[in-house]
Amino acid sequence: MERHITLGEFIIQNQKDFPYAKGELSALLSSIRLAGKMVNQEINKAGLANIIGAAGEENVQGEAQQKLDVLANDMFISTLRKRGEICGLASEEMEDHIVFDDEIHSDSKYVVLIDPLDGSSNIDVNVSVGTIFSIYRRVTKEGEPVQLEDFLQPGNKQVAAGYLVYGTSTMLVYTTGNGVNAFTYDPGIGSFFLSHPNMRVSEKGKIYSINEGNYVHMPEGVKQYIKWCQELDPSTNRPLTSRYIGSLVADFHRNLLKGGIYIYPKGTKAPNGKLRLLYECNPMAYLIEQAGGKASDGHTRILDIEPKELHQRVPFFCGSPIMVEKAEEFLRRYPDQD
Ligand code: AHM
Ligand code: MG
Repeated sequence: MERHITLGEFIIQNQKDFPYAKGELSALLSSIRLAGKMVNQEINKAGLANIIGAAGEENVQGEAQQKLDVLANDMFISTLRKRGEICGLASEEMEDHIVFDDEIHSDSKYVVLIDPLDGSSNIDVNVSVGTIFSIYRRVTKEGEPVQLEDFLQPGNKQVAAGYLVYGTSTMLVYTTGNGVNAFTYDPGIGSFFLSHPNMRVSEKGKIYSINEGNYVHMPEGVKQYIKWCQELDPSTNRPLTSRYIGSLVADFHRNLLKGGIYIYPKGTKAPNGKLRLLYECNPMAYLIEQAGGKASDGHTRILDIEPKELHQRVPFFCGSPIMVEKAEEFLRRYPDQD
């Protein structure tokens, strides 16, 4: 019986297509894989911690959750620091970027932006969470401490991006600009195996994913698009199906496999939406485009937005291309009043 190839084998086989320093990017992806396995191990035990917590004080669940956020952050930082491929890292969990300036990082070319544990409010109810990562080549001079501008690059400059989804099975999905491939973790062996080669998102899609509880705060165009999704019209397969987990990685992953649109619009509660451009939207936008989909802020391609700050938020419309175009059409038809 022919076995699936492992992530390690796949990275080596495909590194000829990497744009720059090939060995280093391969090693960096291997470091992310290792940190992901460690985080996976901890998340798998989260339920146990919560059972113990529930027997004691009420707020222990909240604390345990916070601990996992910090733990995931620490695991990625320490794993990436131990090897020499990156010169700096920025994370949802830290206000400023950190500089790696030990000897082994002196000629490192890459920086990483990361959301170490996205959707972490779902951990205590055993719903899928994820890690999102984005990799750039630094733009400042090698050998010197990495600067903020190395992180504030538009998404179209990413050299690789991906996510781990800690779900019913754990998967690592990534792109280096030559399509999207997904690897499923076999915990018995401790390896990721290629399970979904060359993923493509359906052009049309049938699922819309949005937190409808925020309806009153949404721009009119988004409200009208939701209404359109709910109307009866067999010729366009409507009404569509509504699915919202509240965990970006899990919602994105399902829509990538089944076809759909994920929306987090702006609203009065969140003037620019909730999601962060650099370590949530950009990596997902790169992945969806590589799978044949689209991602925009409702008007502009996400990957072309010039970032102004590390934790910048943007509205996010992402998924099957025809669905994203339809939502954009509604936003044009009902321009914002503000
Ligand atoms: P987080 O990075 O603090 O976990 O927040 C991001 C998460 C996404 O995973 C998810 O899609 C979104 O927040 C859900 O937000 P809401 O509960 O407002 O629908
Ligand atoms: Mg997040």
